[in-house]
Amino acid sequence: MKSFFDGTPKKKALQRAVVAGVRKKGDYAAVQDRYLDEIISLCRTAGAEVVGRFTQAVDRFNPATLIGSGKVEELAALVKERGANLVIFDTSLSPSQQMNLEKRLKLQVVDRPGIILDIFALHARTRESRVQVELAQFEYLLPRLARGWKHLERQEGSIGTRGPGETQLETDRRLIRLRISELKKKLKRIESERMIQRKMRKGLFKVCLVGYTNTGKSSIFNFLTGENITAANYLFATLDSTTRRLKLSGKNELLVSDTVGFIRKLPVSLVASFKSTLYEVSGADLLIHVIDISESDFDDRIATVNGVLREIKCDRIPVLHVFNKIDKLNDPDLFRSLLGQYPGSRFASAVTGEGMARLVETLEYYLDKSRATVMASIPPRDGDKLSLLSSLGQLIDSETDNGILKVKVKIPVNRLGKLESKGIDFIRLKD
Ligand SMILES: Nc1nc2c(ncn2[C@@H]2O[C@H](COP(=O)(O)OP(=O)(O)OP(=O)(O)O)[C@@H](O)[C@H]2O)c(=O)[nH]1
Ligand SMILES: [Mg+2]
Repeated sequence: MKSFFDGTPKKKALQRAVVAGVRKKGDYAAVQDRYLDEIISLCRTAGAEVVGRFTQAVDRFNPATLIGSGKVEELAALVKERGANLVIFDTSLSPSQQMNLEKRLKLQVVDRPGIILDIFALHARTRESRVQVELAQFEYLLPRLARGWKHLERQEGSIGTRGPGETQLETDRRLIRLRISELKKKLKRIESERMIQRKMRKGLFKVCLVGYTNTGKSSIFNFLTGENITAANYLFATLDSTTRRLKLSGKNELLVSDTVGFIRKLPVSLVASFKSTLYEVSGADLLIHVIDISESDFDDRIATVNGVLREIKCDRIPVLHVFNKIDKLNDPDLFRSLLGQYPGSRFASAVTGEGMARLVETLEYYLDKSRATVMASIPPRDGDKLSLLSSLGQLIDSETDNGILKVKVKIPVNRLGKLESKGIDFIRLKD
């Protein structure tokens, strides 16, 4: 079973790609250009050289080949002229569109989810992310294993093939289904390990960095925590979530997590299989939405991130917007207008450190707002109640009064109900 995918990127072949984008007539050409620029970054990250751009505006998408029949000929001519051996579409193709295009163009065609999956396969390092990527790859491949798919000789290690070896896959879809269900079980086990870790961290305020890919989430994480996780100028540098304690003033501390970035048209199956990584997001008390202010279309990217947050049902968690990379673009008018649009947002640079102290202060404010100070009374020798109390909140002070232990605790507001249900007497003090 292991033979389907060994998780290691194979020898990289030199690929010369033409990128292709299709829009409906009436949609902005400028928007399409930005999307194509993004797909070019994705190609470079995946190791392909981009040798041509191709666009079409259509009245309606051709169900067989997406672009019109005459345009397929034009695309074929461009491919020939540029000596390309790969075409990458900036959109999802149905399995049959992909197959028809490959037959007509006589070369490999990859769609947007395909290339994203490919990059994920290249960057997956830990057991968890490998299992997640493998699962997503199989789910992507399964509908593409129809009869007649074996129309191209594929070069091993090239884009779109970093994954299960095709000849084996074609032989038995049933085996793939089996593998999918095994992978799902594996993920369940990994998830339960995470649950245990999470239980141990109960009571601490959790902050999670989210945002479009390449906005500087890992850089901010490193700045805050003194860590040194990979921050790099390519898309999807981070696939695994990392959580660290962040010590603030006094005895205050919180947990901060870095996680995978989002992108437009993120394949749904990928979002689904990354559930356990994204669980870090759903367990957060506050999301820091990091935005790259130097990108001209950051508002569109904010909308994409909000869409993914909705999809993973995390859109009710409070959000702090942090506009990063202000060293690249210092525009006070823009800052003012953004503050109006996103009240309470912050401006920072993870490179120069500007705005970072203010960001930490803001986190402290959110932490404080989320907790109540209570005085709990623990009867003599009631160790269970005392340990419950310390697992739910942060002990500040204690004294004994006529044999009763009085403990001052800072506790998340949403955990006060737990104290009541466990029969712990307490009074809420002024915060
Ligand atoms: N000029 C400038 N560059 C920055 C800043 N923050 C991050 N970068 C750069 O932006 C690139 C991406 O940074 P990362 O921290 O890897 O971004 P990320 O959001 O974690 O990216 P993914 O994990 O790939 O989604 C790197 O080359 C960083 O050095 C900043 O404030 N200013
Ligand atoms: Mg990162």
